[in-house]
Amino acid sequence: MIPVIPHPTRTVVGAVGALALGPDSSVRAEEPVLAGIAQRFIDDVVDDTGLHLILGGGPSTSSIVLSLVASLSVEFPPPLGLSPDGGDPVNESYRLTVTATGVTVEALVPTGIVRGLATLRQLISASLTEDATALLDEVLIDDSPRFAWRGLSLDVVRTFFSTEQIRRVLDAMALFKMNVLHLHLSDDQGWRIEIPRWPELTEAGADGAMGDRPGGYYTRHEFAELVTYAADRSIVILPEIDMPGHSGAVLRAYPELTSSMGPNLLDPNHPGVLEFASDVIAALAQIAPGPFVHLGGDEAFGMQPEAYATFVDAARTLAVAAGLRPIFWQEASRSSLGSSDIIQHWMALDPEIEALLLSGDLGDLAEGVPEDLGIPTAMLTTIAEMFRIAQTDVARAIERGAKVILSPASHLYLDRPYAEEPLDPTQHDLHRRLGLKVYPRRTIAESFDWDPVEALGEHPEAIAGVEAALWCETIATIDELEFMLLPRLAGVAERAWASGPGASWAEYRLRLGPQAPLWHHRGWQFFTSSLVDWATSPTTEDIATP
Ligand code: TNX
Repeated sequence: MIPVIPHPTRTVVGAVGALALGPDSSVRAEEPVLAGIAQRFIDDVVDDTGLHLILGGGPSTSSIVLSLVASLSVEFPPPLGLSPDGGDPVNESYRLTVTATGVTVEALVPTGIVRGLATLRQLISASLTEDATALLDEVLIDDSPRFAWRGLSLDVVRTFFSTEQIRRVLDAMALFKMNVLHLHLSDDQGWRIEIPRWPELTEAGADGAMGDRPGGYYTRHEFAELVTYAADRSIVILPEIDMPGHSGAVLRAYPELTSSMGPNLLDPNHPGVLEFASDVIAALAQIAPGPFVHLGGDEAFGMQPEAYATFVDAARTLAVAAGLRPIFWQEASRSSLGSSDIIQHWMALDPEIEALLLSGDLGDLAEGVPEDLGIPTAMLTTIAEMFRIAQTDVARAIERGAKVILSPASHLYLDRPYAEEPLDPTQHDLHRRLGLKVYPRRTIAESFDWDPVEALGEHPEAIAGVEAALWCETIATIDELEFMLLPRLAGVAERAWASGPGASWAEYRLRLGPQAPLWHHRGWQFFTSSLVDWATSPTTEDIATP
């Protein structure tokens, strides 16, 4: 067992404690293009452990050498699914070698080096000794991802998170080799991105959030900075504007777009709505780093199916005309979906809840909905109807040759309350409060019990990628966000990256415990699940949580 998440494809372990890395150890980039990556690695190791490595060093004196190679000795099949940057999947494979004389990280392209260094960071943290040196075991690792798209969708509307806070999320994603941060930038409660020609969106529209939480938005400059920060970690940012439902903030900013359909729906037949959508899509084309944009399409409650399909078809046409590949939530499979389309599957609930919703007996479910969520009982009937109709969405999409991003709420929604108790008694309040109570509590072991390929049955070729989602109705601060993100995010990354038969919980939990010292050292809040033996590093006691 090597204490790395996601588990590398092949590992051969040798002598224990073969290589010591201390403050005089250096990191050398063989190619100039790797210099930035080497420096970020050094900065990361300081933040992870407190160990200061040195940049540079001669060919014979450097402890860690990064180099691009023309070929790797182990060739892996290309990953499943779509590449987030739109091209053929980037080859993220790497070879990491630790011997008594040093560490080498080799890859075909810089992204492979970035992934290999994420592995090395975990090895260093797990082997830290009392005097802040790392005592690494000999190991040969050959690794490559199972899926090309390994995402996290984050709701920055119900709670607005600053770019500094988003960078913390990107840091956690990078550690687990995730590569797509999907930002949910608009919803009923707020609008979070500057759009030229529609200034009220970020005046009136950005004001609110859930309840009395403060609003906010990203300027295009701030968004571009986030894109760069993410790209430095080989992560792509995917912007989402949610239409035609969840459009309350748009209508607050531009009441003239309101129609008889309702207070949060955009009517495609309303003069002005498609012009609005067109401008928004043009703005997204400018800020999105890749060809993909997400145009929402979920939960258009109260909209006639024809109007809904008209809107989605129009949005798709506008996006394609702008040179983009649109992604929609799964409901969009009820439009003129074609083989170049991508939908995101989310409507998979726990079997007992689905059975309840489909049976029509909503009394029990209504009991579980907290009043502060403001879901009236009448709404549950609508939700049940949505789930009934949703049963055929994915099959229809696959039949038409479309691709599917897997985000089943049953296992990949991170806003689900934790079932088991926290070991840290100061977390009882967070444990009780956080997560949507409409979802039954689940242990992190239950959440981990999932396989992407099994999820799509006979059609693994239809999988575009794997994406967790964190919705923030119950989450008001960055601490609360991190508490819901960790440790489940690591489990999603494991399923999305690791090949082979799939780790068992019993084995995986042994790799999870050793992650804690790094998380502590970074000041990341995490749920101290009582199902895991969390390691304490020799230095943990001295480190104050910021
Ligand atoms: C459903 S998932 C929603 C979100 C909520 C989420 C809560 C999806 C496409 N729509 O608006 O925040 O459930 O888990």
